[in-house]
Amino acid sequence: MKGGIFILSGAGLSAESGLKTFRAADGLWEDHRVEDVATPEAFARDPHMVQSFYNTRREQAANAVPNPAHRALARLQAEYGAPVYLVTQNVDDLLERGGAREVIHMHGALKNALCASCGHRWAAPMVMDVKDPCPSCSAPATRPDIVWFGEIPYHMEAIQDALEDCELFVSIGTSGVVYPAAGFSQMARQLGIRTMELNLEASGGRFDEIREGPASTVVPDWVD
Ligand code: BJW
Repeated sequence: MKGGIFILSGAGLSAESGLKTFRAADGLWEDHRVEDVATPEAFARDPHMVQSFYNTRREQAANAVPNPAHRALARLQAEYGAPVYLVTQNVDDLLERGGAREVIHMHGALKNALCASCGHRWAAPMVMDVKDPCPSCSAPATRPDIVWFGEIPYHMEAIQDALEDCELFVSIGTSGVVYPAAGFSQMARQLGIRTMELNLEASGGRFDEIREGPASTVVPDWVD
C-alpha cells in the first residue's frame, strides 16, 4: 500500500540559512544573467566566470548551517512510518547536514566535480579550476556537477517511482517555474495524490492546501 510523502524543495528552504534564492529582487539572477552562468553555452564561452560563480556559492554553502526546516524534514524522514522522499532542486547539502539520510539532488551538487569528457564524479575542491584534470581520464574537462538549463535533471526515473509510492506531495520554497520540477505537482494530482505548498508567499500553482510563512517556522509546524 502506498503511503509515502514526496517533498520537493527549492531555494526558499535554504534562504534562512543565508543562501540567496534565484528570483527574489536581491536574488542570484539579479547579480548574474542566467545565460552567463547556468547554461552549457556559458561554460563553453567563459569557463572562468562560471567556475568563479560556483566557487563563490560553494564557499557560501559550506559556511551556511542547516535551519529548523532542514532539521524538521530530516526528523520526518527518520521517524515517519512510510518512505519520505526528499527531492531537492538545491545544490547545497544542508538537508544532509541537518540529518537527512537520503536526498535526491535533481539539479546536482556543489560539493561534486564532474568530468565533461568521461562522466567521472569526485569531491570538488573548494576552489575549482577549469584546468584541473579529471582524476580518472586526465582530460582537462572539469566542470561543476550542476544541471544547467537545457540539460536533463538527474534521477528522473527514481523521482517518478517515488511519486507513484506517495499519498502526499509537498512543495517547499520553490517558485515552480523551472521544469521538469514545476510539473511534479500536476503529475501528483493526476495520480490522485493530495498536494500541499509551504512557501513564504504562495507561488500561484494549484495545491489542495497552502500554508504561507518562512520555512523555518511553517515546516517544523507542519512536521510536528
Ligand atoms: C521562501 C523563503 C523562506 C523565499 N521560506 N520560502 C518553456 C517551457 C517549459 C520548459 C522550458 C521552456 N523553455 C526552456 C524550458 C526548460 C527549462 C525551463 O524550465 N525553463 C523555464 C525557466 C521556462 N528547464 C530546463 O532546461 C531543465 N532541463 C530540462 O527541461 O531538460 C529536458 C528534460 C527534462 C526531463 C526529462 C527529459 C528532458 C534544467 C533546469 C536546470 C535548472 N538549473 C538551475 C540552476 C542550476 C543550479 C544552481 O546553480 O543552483 O536550478 S535554475 C535555478 O532555478 C536553480 C533552481 O534549482 C531552479 C528553481 O528555482 P527555485 O528553487 O524555485 O528558486 P526561486 O528563486 O525561483 O524561488 C524561491 C522560492 O522560495 C520563492 O517561491 C519564494 O517565495 C520562496 N522563499 N524565502 C520559504 N524564507
